[in-house]
Amino acid sequence: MISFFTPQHEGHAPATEFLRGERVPCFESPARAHVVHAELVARGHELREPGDDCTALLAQVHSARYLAFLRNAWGDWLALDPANADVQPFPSIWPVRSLRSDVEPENFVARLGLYSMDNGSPLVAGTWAAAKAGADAAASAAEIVGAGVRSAFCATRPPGHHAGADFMGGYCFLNNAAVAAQAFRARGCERVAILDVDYHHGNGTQSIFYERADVLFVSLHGDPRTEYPFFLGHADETGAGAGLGFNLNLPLPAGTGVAAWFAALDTACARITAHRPDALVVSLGLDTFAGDPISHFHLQTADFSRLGVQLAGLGLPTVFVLEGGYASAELGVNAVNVLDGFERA
Ligand code: SP5
Ligand code: ZN
Repeated sequence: MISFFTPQHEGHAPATEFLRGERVPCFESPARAHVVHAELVARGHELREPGDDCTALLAQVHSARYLAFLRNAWGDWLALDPANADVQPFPSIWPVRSLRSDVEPENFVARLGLYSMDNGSPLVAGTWAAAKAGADAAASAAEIVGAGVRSAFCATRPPGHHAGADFMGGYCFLNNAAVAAQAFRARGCERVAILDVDYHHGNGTQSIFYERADVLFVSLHGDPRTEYPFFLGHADETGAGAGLGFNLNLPLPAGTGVAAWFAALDTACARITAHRPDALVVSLGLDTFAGDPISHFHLQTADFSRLGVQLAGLGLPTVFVLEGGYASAELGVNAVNVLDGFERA
């Protein structure tokens, strides 16, 4: 499968994140892209560099002030103190209910809180360039698939599905799946479907399309009653306004087995088929793997081939976008199993 990859991801290499009050090495690391890249090469997939102009699409997916903040964030942080070059900024205050988010504060850490859903998405010098290159890949993938190539894969990081119109979170900064969906719309697809199979609910993607009927969002994920991102992803979220009926969440309890997961996938696929989309975007998280260090489903390596076969059965032009998956040793094999299953089917 034609796969988009760029070494720009290496610039996004934060050292630590918070886990239960402690600082631990980041789960979302450059090693993830390295193993996926190595497996793509080993199995003979064609690698391409993304183009470099997703700017117009980004403006349709994210707010102007959030994009401006993210683009300038590292420079603003250094302007406070050159010694900040070796310090990871983290938010410490958020505009929750009853606080105002319409007025952007001047204070950097306050702005970081305004544009963050958690303190788990560390920002470093190369974050903007890496995230932008990932969004470029999403646009490039949709471009070639829209032009008639059956499928394409974005082997990029950081991931994107937790990033909303005006916030980062969950290791995500720019919503690559949303960019791909918007790119399909821009080149004339009337209806698009996004299927999110990451362990975590794609709250950002859902919220971006929640009031739209043209982009169906369907997600299988750990039940937010116990799993990140906790505050979105329930079954009663079915869309709003013109988008009512165009959002389907299939939350599954932590510990759900393989048979129940594939049964939910059947339900997801049936809803996608009923939408009659012109194109499909798959938010491909591999953190449903049994060996994932932060997730609690039980898929085995062979199950990812089965996932690819089942997705091919939808018969749709398809863009795959890499999301989560933190068992680095197996991540490459699991991801490429999906792609090979899809192509073999
Ligand atoms: C893209 C993606 O997969 N983002 C996930 C972000 C999750 N961040 C919060 C991690 C919370 C880890 N909980 C640890 C439970 C270990 N048993
Ligand atoms: Zn995830």
